[in-house]
Amino acid sequence: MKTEQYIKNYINGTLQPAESTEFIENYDPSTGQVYSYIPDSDSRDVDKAVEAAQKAFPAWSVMHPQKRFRILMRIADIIEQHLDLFAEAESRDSGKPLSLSSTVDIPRSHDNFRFFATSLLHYSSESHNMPGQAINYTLRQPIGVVGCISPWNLPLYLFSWKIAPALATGNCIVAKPSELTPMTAFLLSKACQEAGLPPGVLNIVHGLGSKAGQAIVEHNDVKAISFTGGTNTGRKIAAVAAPNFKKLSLELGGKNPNIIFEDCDFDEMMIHTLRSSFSNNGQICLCGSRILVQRGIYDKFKDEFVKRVQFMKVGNPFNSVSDLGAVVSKEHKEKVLAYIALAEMEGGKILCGGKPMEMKGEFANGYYLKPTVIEGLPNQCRTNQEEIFGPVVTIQAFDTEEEAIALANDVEYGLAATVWTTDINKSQRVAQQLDTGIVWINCWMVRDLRTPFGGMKNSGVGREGGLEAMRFFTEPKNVCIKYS
Ligand code: TXE
Repeated sequence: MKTEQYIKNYINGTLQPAESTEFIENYDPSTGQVYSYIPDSDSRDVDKAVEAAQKAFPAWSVMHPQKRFRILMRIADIIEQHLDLFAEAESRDSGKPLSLSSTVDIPRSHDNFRFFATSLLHYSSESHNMPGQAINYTLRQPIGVVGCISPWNLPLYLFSWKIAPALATGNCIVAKPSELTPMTAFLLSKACQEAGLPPGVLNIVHGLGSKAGQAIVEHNDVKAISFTGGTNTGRKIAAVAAPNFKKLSLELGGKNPNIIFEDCDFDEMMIHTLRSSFSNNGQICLCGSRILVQRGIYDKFKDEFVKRVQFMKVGNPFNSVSDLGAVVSKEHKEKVLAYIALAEMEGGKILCGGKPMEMKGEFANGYYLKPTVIEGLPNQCRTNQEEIFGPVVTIQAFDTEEEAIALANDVEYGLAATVWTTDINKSQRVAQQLDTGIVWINCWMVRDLRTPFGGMKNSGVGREGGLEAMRFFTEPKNVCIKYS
């Protein structure tokens, strides 16, 4: 198995160019150079993919669970066997450090397949007896052809997080990865061929969101859409999908509070706050980009945090000493720099970073940013209200528990929150009042795949993970049998 310079779509079990025969340039963020090309697919390719999925659905949807289980486990094994290839491809495409793609992104991708392969063996439903009259049982049947659309920040990790449960529940898929990070999805196509996934069960169409993505969402025979990406894009997808009553799962942006009380375990908090602020260059919807610190330890926190941030190494993602690599694209680098300029205009003080990281040689044109910490901004300014999705955090002081909760909830997003306190009662009081789908207490990014994953408000609709995902990709049917 190997990467290729000219990526192909995976439709009806074969690798093929787009109907347009056109290609889109794919950049390596670490050098700013074009390194591969992706098919510029459009509705013609999506139509072919939907047709293939419809043809494959009858057999796949009734395949014996053990057989489906074995195929999904084989896909996981192949990804694991080629971990280095997948990890290198992921870092080449996204700019994230190889240390991250090889220990987080790719292991989690094969874990996603294994988790849902085993889920399908235990997936059951309920019955409701009406003694002497009737018995009801709930059938949970696959929906049919579903659309899975994923973003560029955790490419294969989030792509497989949708594809695995959709396949496990017997659906057939038309999937599109981000045009910015297509390579590991292309390698997944090859893994599926090698694993013996029947043709048409999974179809991967590469291309632009506004063209190939839009065509998937608009297609009448695609009955559900599972999407992860920006809130604005989620709005567009919902507007197209809702009139056709498509089932929707929308995992969108976040502007997550990281609440640090005076009574926290300071050293433990500091280690994880550096991660939750800058892991993957802050390009994770779960990152804690608004740091709220109780006033009694504000100065101690600020001094220690800024000191450690300034030690973070930004550099070539393939160099093992790099803590941070390049951000995903030139446009995204400029978007983040524009937000830093806005923060200064709004009266913020840049405590460290705030500029591109100047690189030399082959990396001179890469998309590198210094991790940035900003203080002195009110919560209601744009910098603290809008998702920047880069290596940028703000810090604000609060006095009381009530004020911390009010500040934390004072955004249009509601995805995740982190709370640092050694007072268990306080942690429960606060957790229950936070308007977020996830609350981590004295930890960050601890993930049990059985748990419901997702947010509220502008962070999305529905939940992924565990039974939530299995139920999203099935239709519950109540069958009632009369008996006397
Ligand atoms: O996401 P997009 P992008 C946030 C973050 C980021 C912003 C945009 O703020 O800066 O979203 O990121 C496809 N119909 N998050 O540009 O545009 C697109 O091709 C159908 C948070 O990556 O939402 C890609 O495959 N599909 C998020 C996918 O949607 C469309 C993670 C995501 O693209 C489409 C990533 C359309 N009209 C970004 N337009 C999180 N919550 O983790 C685009 N696409």
